[in-house]
Amino acid sequence: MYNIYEAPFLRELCDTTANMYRLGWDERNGGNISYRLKQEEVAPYLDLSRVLRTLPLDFDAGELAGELFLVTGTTKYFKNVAKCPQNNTGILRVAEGGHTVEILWGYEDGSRPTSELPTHLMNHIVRLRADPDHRVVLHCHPANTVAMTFVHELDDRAFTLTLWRMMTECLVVFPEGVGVLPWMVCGNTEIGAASAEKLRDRRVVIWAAHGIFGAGRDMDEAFGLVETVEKAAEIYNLIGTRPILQSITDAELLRLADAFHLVPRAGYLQA
Ligand code: 2HA
Ligand code: ZN
Repeated sequence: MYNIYEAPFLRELCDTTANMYRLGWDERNGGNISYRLKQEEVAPYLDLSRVLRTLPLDFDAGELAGELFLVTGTTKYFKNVAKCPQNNTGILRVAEGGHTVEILWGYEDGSRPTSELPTHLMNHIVRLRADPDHRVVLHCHPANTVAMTFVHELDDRAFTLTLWRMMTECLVVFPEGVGVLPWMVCGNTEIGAASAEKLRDRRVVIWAAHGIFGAGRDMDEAFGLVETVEKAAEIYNLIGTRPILQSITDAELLRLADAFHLVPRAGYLQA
């Protein structure tokens, strides 16, 4: 067996959590990440037949049976992940039947996966239906995006259009738009199901007065989505209540989509 502390997937999670902490997106124990791992990339580092513990799931994750995930731990601080990944993260497998997860590595101080595990797994289910190469779900609390949910209407289309108009890159990075949920209690299957509904045909969902989820084929894609939304929200907040003298028009956004061979979400822009 190779040393798991040198595994590229674990190094990547450590780098990402440290980076997110430094950006101020993950105060205290805020935020969580789940990274779908391929059996062949984990097998050199871990005996996949050795189950350390099993934990119940209160929904049916049967579609993910046999899938492996590297998941940050509940109550754990992103700032501490890199120096002690074995206590702050773990590797789990969704068991046959989809009502339990098997812990294969990590959570060594007796801890457990993130309280947002239902949302993560439900999001993985819908994203995998949309894209078999999907791998990462990432959640955090970036201040500008959260601030925007207090002063902007929480309609998917209106919110998306404002973000698209703040910065040219936005339409290019998320042509399918973002989903927005009103405030809800977090850490349960209800918010998980509501998030998954939004992510069926999008890769970003924003939780009002809480934070954001990004999904992608790799860490860079999920991170890049969050980073781009947060930058656009920052611009929105910098503008504040000052009158906007010029912006990007719908016709210009359509020209942009055309130039990059992208299809903006149907019905959002007026020709
Ligand atoms: O505590 O971010 O949503 C981690 C969270 C909960
Ligand atoms: Zn959160």
